Amino acid sequence: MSNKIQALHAREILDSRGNPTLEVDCVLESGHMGRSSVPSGASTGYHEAIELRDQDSHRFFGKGVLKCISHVYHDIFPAVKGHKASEQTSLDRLLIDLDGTEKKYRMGANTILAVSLAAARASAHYYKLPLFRYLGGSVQHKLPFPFFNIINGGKHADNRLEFQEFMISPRKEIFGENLRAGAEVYHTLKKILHRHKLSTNVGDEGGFAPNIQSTKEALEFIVEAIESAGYRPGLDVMIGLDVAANEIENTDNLIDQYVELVERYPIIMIEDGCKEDDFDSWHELNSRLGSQIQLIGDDLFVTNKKRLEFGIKRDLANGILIKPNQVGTLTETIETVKMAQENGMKVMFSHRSGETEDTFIADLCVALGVDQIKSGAPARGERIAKYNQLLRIEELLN
Ligand code: 2PG
Ligand code: MG
Repeated sequence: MSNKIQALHAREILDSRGNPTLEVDCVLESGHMGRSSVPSGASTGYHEAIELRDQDSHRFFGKGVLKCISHVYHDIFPAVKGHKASEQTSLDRLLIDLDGTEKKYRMGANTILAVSLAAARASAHYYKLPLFRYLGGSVQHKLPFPFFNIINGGKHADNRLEFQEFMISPRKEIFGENLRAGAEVYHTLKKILHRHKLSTNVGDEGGFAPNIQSTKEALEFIVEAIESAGYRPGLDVMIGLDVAANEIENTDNLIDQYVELVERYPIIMIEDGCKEDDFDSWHELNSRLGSQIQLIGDDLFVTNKKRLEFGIKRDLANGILIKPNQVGTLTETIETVKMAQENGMKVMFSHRSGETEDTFIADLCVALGVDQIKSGAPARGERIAKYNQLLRIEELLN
């Protein structure tokens, strides 16, 4: 029996914030089925492809995805029926052309991505291959270094911390050991916050959201937690920040602040240190800190090849964050990753703050041999799902 697409089923499910999102099943003539569900961001970049929502206030306060479901059945299925699921590039090209707009306004990047990834997964099942092998072939695979978001601020929490994410990145060779270190530091941090009578409630990505105000206070707590858990800050465990500068009103003097923070703390990565279209500041930041640490563009590049190409020409950053739903198909995601890798940039895969239990990004980042992944804290099912999948892949590789 062939691997041609026989049916698509689409449904509305809930994401980790309790908002509706789209799930698609792709069924092949052989009977094999692949399923994919789409995450959703809160601090989304202006240049991201469009996430289609119903705007009908009677259901889910206008956030439903019934329109997406209708596009899957009425527009996409008639076009892809009988298409081989293994021919991903032409399948994705078909989906892109069917929408016909630069940012996937008509069908929604969420709709298109769910179909694109579900087809890939169905095809992996057809060939009886683990997803990472199906996507990446039989080359020598390596596991990415994880970045665990252990303190949440910005738009992801109800506290007054300006920066959105304070992450730790353990640097052992074995992923399982890095996951363990992440969990140990996370639990130690919880005890420390508790001792300081600070809340240990968590934000959207599973990190703690204590009612503290300053970046330095957060970093001091993290350094203390790393040490108390028995690790050496700057040697065993490093620190990363997602400033999410788009969400910050006053960004004057931010670059000076970063230079000072990098001198004082073992920070190896700053994501979205400047606003998405403030290219002069990005260039300045990259000239001042680019030789010392990773400067990763999230809202700056939005996983978009054209934005990345521009950024490379203008020397805006030395790394890129990859979120498939920022662009809308598997093929475009892979093209952007390859362009970054060919240009010597660091690549970090990423979850969204509203997530599902789908673990596609874990397999994809191993398939593409990327350097790093962030999927939130080492806590909460939808975050852990990705880390646990990486554990399974590591076991398979050994
Ligand atoms: C980010 C992401 C994920 P969101 O800014 O990097 O952490 O957040 O999904 O809200 O855009
Ligand atoms: Mg970000």
